[in-house]
Amino acid sequence: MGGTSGTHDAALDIRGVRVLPGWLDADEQAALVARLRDVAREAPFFRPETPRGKPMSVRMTAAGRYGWVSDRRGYRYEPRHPSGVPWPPIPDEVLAVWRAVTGLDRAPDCCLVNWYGEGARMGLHQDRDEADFAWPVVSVSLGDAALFRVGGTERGGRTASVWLRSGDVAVLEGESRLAFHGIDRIRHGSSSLLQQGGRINLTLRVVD
Ligand code: MD6
Ligand code: FE
Repeated sequence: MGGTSGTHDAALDIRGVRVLPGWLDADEQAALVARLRDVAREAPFFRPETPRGKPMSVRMTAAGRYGWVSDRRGYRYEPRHPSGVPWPPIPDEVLAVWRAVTGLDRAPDCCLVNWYGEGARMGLHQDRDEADFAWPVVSVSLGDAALFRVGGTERGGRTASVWLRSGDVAVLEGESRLAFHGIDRIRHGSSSLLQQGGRINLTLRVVD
């Protein structure tokens, strides 16, 4: 997985975020999508609301001990899908990416699955609902390319942007662990990986 073939493009440093372009080859990407279909069968995609009651443009589901949810009660991790079923286990292929890029023995507790259809975006935010920010957050991009913006740890500072393409992996670690980041737009139709089109982003986190 992302290493068995030997060669990789050089890693990029985008304001402390480690971006690994083309980490997954086409076959690895297709295998991941197949496993994510299994996840979505057990834990269907849903559209979360912000705490203020505004529907988010991204559809979500999750795998692992915890899933991240948002509704009028706030943002939080929950051990169950809104339907009441436990989240399915994180697929082995996803865990292998985490191990390869972090070198950690500790597995992530949550694999959040975000699906961006046409027009979906993700406002600038920090990932800070976890107990210990010493653990990195790993993200895997599948499908259409996305313009990823990264700033510093204060809202309103200077930002830098990079296109994340299918198979790219990004790691928020060290100084960038609490960086503001978001997705400004998706280049719709730029990839044929997903039958329904759009983009899937996985984010892997240690929660507690
Ligand atoms: C996305 N990513 O790529 C949104 N969070 O669709 C995130 O919010 C994110 O890429 C934490 C770490 C890496 C990320
Ligand atoms: Fe995030």
